[in-house]
Amino acid sequence: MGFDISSDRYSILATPVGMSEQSPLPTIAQASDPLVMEKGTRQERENNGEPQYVITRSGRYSIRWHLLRELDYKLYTKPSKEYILIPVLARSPATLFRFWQPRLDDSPPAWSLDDLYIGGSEISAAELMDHFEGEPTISEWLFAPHSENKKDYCSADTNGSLVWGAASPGHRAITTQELIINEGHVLQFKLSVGCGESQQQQQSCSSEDSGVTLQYSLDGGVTGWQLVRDSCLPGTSPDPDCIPYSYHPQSIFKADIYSHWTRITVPLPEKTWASTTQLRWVQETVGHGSKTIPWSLDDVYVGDPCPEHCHGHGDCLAAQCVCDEGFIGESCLPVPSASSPLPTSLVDGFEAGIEANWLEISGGGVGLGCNSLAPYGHGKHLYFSGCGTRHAITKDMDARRASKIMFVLRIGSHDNTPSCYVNLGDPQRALDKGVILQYTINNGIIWNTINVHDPLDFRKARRVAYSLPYEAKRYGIQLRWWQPDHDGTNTDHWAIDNVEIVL
Ligand SMILES: [Ca+2]
Ligand SMILES: [Ca+2]
Repeated sequence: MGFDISSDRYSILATPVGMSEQSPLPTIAQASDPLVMEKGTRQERENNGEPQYVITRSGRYSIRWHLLRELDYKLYTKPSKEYILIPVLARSPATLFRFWQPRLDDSPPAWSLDDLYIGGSEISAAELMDHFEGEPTISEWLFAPHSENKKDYCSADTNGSLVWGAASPGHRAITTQELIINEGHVLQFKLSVGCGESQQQQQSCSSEDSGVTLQYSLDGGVTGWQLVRDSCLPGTSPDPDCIPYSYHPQSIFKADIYSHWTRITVPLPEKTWASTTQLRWVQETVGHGSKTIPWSLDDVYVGDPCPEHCHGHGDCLAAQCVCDEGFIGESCLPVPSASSPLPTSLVDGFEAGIEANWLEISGGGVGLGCNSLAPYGHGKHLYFSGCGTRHAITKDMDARRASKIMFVLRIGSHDNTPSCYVNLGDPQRALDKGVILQYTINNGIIWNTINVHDPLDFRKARRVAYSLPYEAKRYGIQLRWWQPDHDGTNTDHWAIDNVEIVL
């Protein structure tokens, strides 16, 4: 609703359910506590001490208005959400509220109001922090079916974490109470999916549907639960809010890369900003025969973000970083150490296995699957044919003086040999079967794209070279080669060789 400043005085009035029919006032949303807002001026406030805006409450026939909150116009030059606890005394069956701008002489600031809601039992929490040193409490969590609190799950000193074991299939979930999520808020948590499973079981394609999905709802699930992060990919982008060149998968976490405890930081997207947001982690395990992958959750934090997301090397707690060992400062930068400095280069032809400066290789290994990457590559290469995530990530590097990234890439082959095959039948998905080169300055919380390699251009091995972007020339960056989409072990193979990150 809007307020025209040309007339003298405006108010919004609401009556509670069951209020007297003598009242001419409209009912708003089953409210038990109606509101009125009035108008006024800064000058007047300065002249006579009246607040500029007040929200007041009153008994039904009372003539005295009590101040709830002054809404200073300087704080609302941009629309923003406001939450005001209704005091106990105002929780009567006949309370009026008003929004009020006191009388004006000259040009007052115009104002408007929208999305008014009066009701609820309590104001949602704006922050959530739980280390699960005991069972989840009802003030923070709604349900946690099939979970139990265990200490030292997955060989870590967890002080207790919530564990969904292998023995109880079904709807395995935990749901928060309603939270106030504002712009800039982050969600951070630690997750382990399939701890103790053998590598072979983790790679089993039949476990594809046993990931833990992170979802949200603004209405208690009435209109369903949506992914907190849908995928943003170069070809198909289901999320309309995708930022160009910021590619990432959807918020589903599987055993292939989350089997060890992993800290996950999610800057909460605009679609989750509300005063009634609930978050839910859920694993749906289907009936008999299917394997139930155990998982565990710990150290959940929802609230204001930390500086630079602690560069991905610290826990964010109440907007303050608690840095991992080897990282210091308010944003957890790596300690420049003379004894173990970060590597300044990475050169790998994969002839003698995998070089030490790779952090994580998933869905791939050293082999000859794509025959030869001649004439640019020779012998063995890093070959990807796994059924889950396919990526290769470097360790943190000192790239302050690095200038070039070079490598040889092949995606499938023109003659489509069985071990080096790419299926481009679906043109929309074809680009997502390409390989994206990205860098991160925060241990993978946000990946920045250097380039997308289209399979159409790489069915023959090609050597590519990039200048390192200026923003990536720093102490503590990682690079990732990532194929976002593929159809499983029999297809969409790719390989890299002769990787060089050099001065
Ligand atoms: Ca814990
Ligand atoms: Ca080689």
